[in-house]
Order: sequence, then C-alpha cells, then structure tokens
Amino acid sequence: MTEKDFIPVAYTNDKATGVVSYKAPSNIALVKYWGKKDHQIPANPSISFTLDHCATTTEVAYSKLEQAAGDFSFDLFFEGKSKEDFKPKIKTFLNRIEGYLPFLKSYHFIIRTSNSFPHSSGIASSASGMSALALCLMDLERELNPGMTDEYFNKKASFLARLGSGSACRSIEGDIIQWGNHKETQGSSDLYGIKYPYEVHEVFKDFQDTILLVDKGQKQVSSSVGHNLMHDHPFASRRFAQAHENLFKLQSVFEEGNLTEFIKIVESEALTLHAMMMTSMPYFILMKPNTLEIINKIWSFREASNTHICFTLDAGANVHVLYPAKEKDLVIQFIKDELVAYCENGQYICDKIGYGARKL
Ligand code: 2P0
Repeated sequence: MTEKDFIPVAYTNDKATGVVSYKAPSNIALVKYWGKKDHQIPANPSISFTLDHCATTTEVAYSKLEQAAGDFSFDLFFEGKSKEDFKPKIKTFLNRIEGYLPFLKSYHFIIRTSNSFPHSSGIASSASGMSALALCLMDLERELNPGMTDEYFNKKASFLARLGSGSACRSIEGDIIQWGNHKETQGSSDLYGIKYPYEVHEVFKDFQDTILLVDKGQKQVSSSVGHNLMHDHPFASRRFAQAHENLFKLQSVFEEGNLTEFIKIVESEALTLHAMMMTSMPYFILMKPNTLEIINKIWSFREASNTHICFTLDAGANVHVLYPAKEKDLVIQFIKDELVAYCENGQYICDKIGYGARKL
C-alpha cells in the first residue's frame, strides 16, 4: 500500500455527534527504531512486544460544527485537568493527518486522556497516547464509511499513529509488531506496523516485562533530538544495516524458541541504542549508575540460576527486565531481593506481552 491508499474517496454516511473511547498499550522494542527520515519514515525497521498493563485510555467526544472551521477545534484534558501544554503536539499531529482524515476541521473534539502508569515515570506515553487517539479518530471515520474492513481500519490507525509518534504505529495490535521495510519480512512497510507474520514459539506467547523505574525524571533527550543525532552519525549506516540483520536472525529465534540467541540480540540492541547516543555529537549518557548495577546483577543471576532473564532499555535509564512466564516466581523474587534497591522509591511495574488496543 502507498500513502494514497489512506486518502478517503467520499464518505457515504453522516454523523453529527458521538463519543468513542479506546485503551491502547505501550510497547517495548527488541530491535530499536533510532533515526528517521522526513514524514516519520524510519531509518531502519524495528520490532516490539506489545505490552498489556502500561496503556493510555483516550475518550473523544465529537460534535459537527455548523460549518468547517479554519483551524482544528479541540479541548484537551489529561487526567481530568485541562492541559494546554499538550495541545501543540496534538495540533502538529492533526496537521500531519488532515490529508487522510479530511473531516477533522468539521468537528469540535473534546479529548480526555489518562495513563495507567504514573505520570513522569520515565515511561514514554507517546506510543500508547498517539495510538489511542488515532484509533478514536478512525472510529469516527468508520462511522462515515461503515464498509471499512477491520484490516484497513488497523492499518490506517497504525499509519496515522506513526505520524504522531513513530513507535506508536507498533501499539495498535499485538503481540509482536514489526515496522519498517525489511526485505526478508513479507508485507513489511515503512508506513505502518504489521503483526509479525511468521511462526512464533510458545515460549514467547506470555513473555514478561518488569519495568524497573531507575530514574523518573524528565527525559534528558527528547525523541526528536535523539532521532536527529543519527543524521551525520559516524556509525549510522552500519547501525541501520545491523538492525536489518538482527531482524532476520530473530526469525529463526522466534520459530525455534532459542532464548540464548534471543538474549544476545535483545541486549546487544539495547546497548547499541545507547552506544549511538554516546557516540553522537553532541553526546549523551542516558544510563544512570543504577542502570549498570542492575545490568550486572542480571548477568550474575542469569549465570547462577540458569534462567533466561535479560534486559532491554529505552532512551532513558529505566530497565525492562524480560523473561519467560515459567520463570516468573524465581525472577520476581530476585527482583525484590536484589534489584528493587536500585529503583527510585523502590518502584517497578509488572507487565507482560499484550494483544493490542481495545475499544471500551
Ligand atoms: C523504539 N524509541 O524503537 C525506540 C527505542 C526509543 C528507544 O521509538 O519522534 O517517540 O515520536 O517518532 O517513537 C522513541 O521515539 O519518536 C522510540 P518520534 P518515538 O521504541
């Protein structure tokens, strides 16, 4: 599909007012998206586990205006309170998607949104937030065009979410989502995320992700600054090639349930992401001393316990601890005994692989 396939022809129905609400999950990348081209096109393909517990719930109430306005008309409430400082990001999003949802200036929208995870926990809400909003707007488009298939609905929701925040396109469906052209993955696209199309071993079906909140402060590097660091980066082209290679290697890993190889790829991807930030100009260290303490503890415990615990990182200091469900009791005990001490206020979030957004 191309961008043109997401421009609607003519709507068959009319809809004056309505309310819709979606709960959309966050996701954790295994092969990381870091670097992008114009129009939210990723510099390399990525793959993620959709999460279950960490999510954004968004309600959109819409009412048709007497006549289309010159600008977008919306009110925004975050956790019950009017939130003026989030509005510019939403406005940029609406501007980017207007060509694909031509009704946007014909309605007034009241957007109410909240997260399941604590605000300023260092967990990015842009993926779940943009996904939930894109789904609500798609629901209105489906009212105007009821013939739409579920497949088109999900693809276009992912396409629109991507224009809000790249990683958001991986937060529509579950349980494993791939985004970005990859010649060895059939159906992959730079424009939207797809459900991973090949066989996946049982062991990955209920994978766990415990998120250790090491540093809940404001992100030191915004994602747009971060992605820009990959322009003129001395190692960029090698890194982008590596992401393609890792995605290909993951295909047999997923099929065979090869946890040893899974761990190597996932941990290497996390450290590579941070290495890219340490070797860019300007350079950043986003890990904290406690991030490294936790990584070392995980390595020692893995060796001593013969479990398959591993870690991954986002563009910050928090650690995502990944492990198969059958090792849960052992790993949770280890986290309580040895890792909680490195978390800010002892905080962590138990999450697991999830199966995508749902309408409420
Ligand atoms: C990822 N991250 O693949 C990578 C790994 C963070 C580290 O995608 O500018 O918020 O909105 O397209 O999606 C964070 O970047 O960036 C991200 P934008 P986004 O999950």
